[in-house]
Amino acid sequence: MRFEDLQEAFSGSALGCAAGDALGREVEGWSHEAIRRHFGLLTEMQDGRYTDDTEMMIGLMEALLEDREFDPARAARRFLENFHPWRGYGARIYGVMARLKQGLPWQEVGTDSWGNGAAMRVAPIGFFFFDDRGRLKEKAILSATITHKHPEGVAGAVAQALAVGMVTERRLQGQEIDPVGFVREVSKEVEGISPEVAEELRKIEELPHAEDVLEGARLLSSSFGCDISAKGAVPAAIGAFVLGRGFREAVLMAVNAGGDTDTLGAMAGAIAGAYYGLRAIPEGWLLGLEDEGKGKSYILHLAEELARIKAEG
Ligand code: R7I
Ligand code: MG
Ligand code: MG
Repeated sequence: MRFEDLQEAFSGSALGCAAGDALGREVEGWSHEAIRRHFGLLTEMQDGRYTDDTEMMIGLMEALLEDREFDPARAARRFLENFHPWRGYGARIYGVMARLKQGLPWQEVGTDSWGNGAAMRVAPIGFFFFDDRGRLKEKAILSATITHKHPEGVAGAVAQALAVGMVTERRLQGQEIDPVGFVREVSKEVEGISPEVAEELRKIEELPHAEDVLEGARLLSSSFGCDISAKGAVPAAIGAFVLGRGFREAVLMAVNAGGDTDTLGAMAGAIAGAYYGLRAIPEGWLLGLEDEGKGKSYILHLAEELARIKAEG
């Protein structure tokens, strides 16, 4: 596989996640109606700061670079090392970090959470293992259980990782995505982990065509939970990718749907970024993204290094 092709997909996914996260951060927890009243359509980033979604995704990329087979102990160590409480974590994660700090092993720090936190960060597992479905699933489950042990929390992560992996594969093969087949495949793969999440995913097949971004956002908001649960957020993010024509539309539909907007943006951005590539991310969003420390340039560097490993086989 050509390094340049892998790099375009991996960087697109990682920075797509960061851009969607930063775009949605400002209105996290707002309803679709409230965003509409205040902005009409939210299209511009505020200060370009990302949240826990991207901070934890960075931890997974670093762990993969340390050990290409993915070692959850290393991932847990990176989560703690990168942890900035002010980035806004799920309520249970502060306890997880405290237990890691005490030196408890990764198997003992998580909770039975059904939150979307394992899904929001999982993109690197999806694109790095895109060519091996069995390993992709296995590593996605491992990466999730560090923090989320509820089947819905795990299934959300597997669905999101699969979505990223499948679109990466199609892009690299130069094939278009058949949205219905794609959603069916993702749903089928998680049926055994959580039939509830699988059923929610199948609802994407029934979404009507959206005329424009606002219509897409409204459809997502009325069809899915769009909340901090994996079951409510992952199908909405995959739905945004299916409804949107291009990267910008997918991310804007996700963010303007309301609810857990940073996370919807992060997940839709990670899928759309892998499929449409780094070059499809609007320049203004990339320019606006924070760059100091573990910012845009660092994320780009991590994605490139992962692409290099993959290209070398
Ligand atoms: O899933 P998690 O990492 O949170 C991710 C969200 C994203 O929106 C991020 O952007 C950030 O804002 O947070 O963190 P968890 O704390 O595991 O789960 C999120 C929340 O879901 C919890 O704080 C609970 O409010 C709720 N929750 C539950 N409530 C009752 N019973 C998760 N699992 C349960 C449960 O079993
Ligand atoms: Mg967040
Ligand atoms: Mg969120």
